[in-house]
Amino acid sequence: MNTIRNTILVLTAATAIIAPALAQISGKSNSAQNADSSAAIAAAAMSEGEIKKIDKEAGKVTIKHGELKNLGMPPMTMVFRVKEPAMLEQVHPGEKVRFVADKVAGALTVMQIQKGD
Ligand SMILES: [Cu+2]
Repeated sequence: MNTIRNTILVLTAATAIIAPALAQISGKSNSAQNADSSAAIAAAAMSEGEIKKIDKEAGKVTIKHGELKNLGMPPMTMVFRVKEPAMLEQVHPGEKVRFVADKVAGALTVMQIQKGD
């Protein structure tokens, strides 16, 4: 009888450990509050811009951007590479966007992009 009880205890403990891990893997936050604050931090770190031109073959996008604080760059219109070609499917010329740019192997690259307000 003790063996059965021990087995149940072990299974219960395993579920308690595995369930939160699975929730993390699936990307579902167990706290809406956490999701809100991380979204706010992400929004603050993003720069504003407007898509001027997209070159899917070259994997490049021309953005008229505001100040890029992380790169110490003033507002201008310039060409960026994109981290993932799929990013160029998410936006279109004329659209306002929020994005994160960084230097990757010496090339200014859009790391993250989303439609602006
Ligand atoms: Cu620039």
